[in-house]
Amino acid sequence: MKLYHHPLSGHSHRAHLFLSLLDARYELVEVDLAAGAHKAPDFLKLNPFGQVPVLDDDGTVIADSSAILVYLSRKYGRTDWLPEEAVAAARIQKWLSVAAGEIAYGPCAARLVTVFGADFRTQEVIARAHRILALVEAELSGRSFLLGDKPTIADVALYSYIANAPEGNVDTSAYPGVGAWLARIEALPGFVGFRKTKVGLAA
Ligand SMILES: N[C@@H](CCC(=O)N[C@@H](CS)C(=O)NCC(=O)O)C(=O)O
Repeated sequence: MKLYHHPLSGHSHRAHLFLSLLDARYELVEVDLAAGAHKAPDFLKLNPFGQVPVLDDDGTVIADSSAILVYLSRKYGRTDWLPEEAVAAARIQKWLSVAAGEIAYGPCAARLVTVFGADFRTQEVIARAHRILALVEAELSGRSFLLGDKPTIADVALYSYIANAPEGNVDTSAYPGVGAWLARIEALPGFVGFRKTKVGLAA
């Protein structure tokens, strides 16, 4: 399997982290975003959206980080990471939506400002990051992972941008439950970190 990624992309990191947690065989292919390689014709054939990550599993091409997490869970029959039971599956889907919504427009966007110079309203995206961090903190009260005692792809989907949120000037010190949850994920066998950048509060 090939994972087209960029080392500073949290969306890519979700897919990379899950491949590693599954102990799957994969090859990383770095896409040079700065040079516009993600908008080149060859890459657009893989993903017309012109975004990383993209997984190529022997010709089966899956774009989008959430789609990759679902695909890998099902491919390897890992119902521990993505249960089939209706309520658990729906709860996980909710967190995948949060990853594509509140996380993308909160801590991810705040970090895009400092790491890539993106033109977002800084105070607005930082405030959005704090709203979702407070919700995650409350959700984790009395449990180890988002759905209970065991990690699922919901945790993988939220990990990367929350772990690197300080890079976007998002102070995570008021969320001890979130900090403990990050450490639990980092202690999982096969964990691979998301590259740090010395910007924002992480400078
Ligand atoms: N919904 C996509 C979003 C992926 C995404 O936003 N990727 C960024 C890098 S973190 C990207 O490729 N941006 C380039 C662009 O949109 O032109 C996913 O979950 O994978």
